[in-house]
Amino acid sequence: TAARTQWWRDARFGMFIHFGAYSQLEGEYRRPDGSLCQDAEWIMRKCKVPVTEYERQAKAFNPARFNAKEIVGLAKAAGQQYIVITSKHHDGYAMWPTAVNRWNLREHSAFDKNRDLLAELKAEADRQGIKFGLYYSIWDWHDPDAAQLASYDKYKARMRAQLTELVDRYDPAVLWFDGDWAADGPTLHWTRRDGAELEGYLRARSPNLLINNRISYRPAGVKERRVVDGDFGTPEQTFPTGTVDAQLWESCMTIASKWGFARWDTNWKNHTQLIRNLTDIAGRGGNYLLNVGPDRTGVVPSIAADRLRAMGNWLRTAGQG
Ligand code: FUL
Repeated sequence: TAARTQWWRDARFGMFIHFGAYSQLEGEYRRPDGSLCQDAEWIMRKCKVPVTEYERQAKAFNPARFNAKEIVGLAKAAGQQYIVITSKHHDGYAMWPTAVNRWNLREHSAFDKNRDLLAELKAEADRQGIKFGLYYSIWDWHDPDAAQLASYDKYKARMRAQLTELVDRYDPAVLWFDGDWAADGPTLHWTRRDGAELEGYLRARSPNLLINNRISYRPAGVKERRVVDGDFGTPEQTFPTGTVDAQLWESCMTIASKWGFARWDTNWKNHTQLIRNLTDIAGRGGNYLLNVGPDRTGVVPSIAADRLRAMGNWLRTAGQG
């Protein structure tokens, strides 16, 4: 285990990328009655966007300006050593050409059918020498079988097929699961045993894989995502204080308020706060996974990019001191 996690423990700082069909709405949904509802990656659920309408919006999704070279270059400039991008968020939309369903960027979008964003990012990460990871939500609002206990096994089989595609095609160094809060999500039937089985399957297929704790079931009322299962804990928008934990952990945080792009979300953390988070977290032995949400065209907001570069500049200057 120590050798397997070495690169990750040394890395300290990574880039999280939330990008998906929700990005097309850029955080705003105009209801039939004319009123405006605002959210981001949760917009489908929070704003009760009808599935047909959400699907219609996704048809127009065309992240033509997504530039893997620039994004990986930005991570490098920031001093980040790895990238974790959403392959499928809670809306169930796959960001790669999955054979499992048609609810994906290849078959349900206006995007170039010859492009594969995940392949581009993976190739560029390899080229520029940083690690590549994938986020995958167990919770799925789109697959009807995911909501029914009676048909949940069918959904689980599809999920396994998708994860097999991801591991075989993109060889991720990290699989970052999410959507484990079964007790709070009445439509989720995931169990701890399901998590353990899936983990065993994935590790057999890719022995060096790092897997976060959210692959498992999180009991009711447990808010903090400290390690229970998997390789590392995932406190969200916070970090553990007090005694330093012997277990590995990674704090994920937004750079504004939301994870996915929202044009109204201008609550950017300033560069002092960001550096303080990084030093607080790294000083306590954790990793800092700082998120950016590209807009519907695939471009990282320039303010976020500027803040990241400023962090990198500070790190390089501090390193010379
Ligand atoms: C949460 C999700 O519900 C958010 O949308 C985001 O992906 C965050 C990292 O995890 O639990």
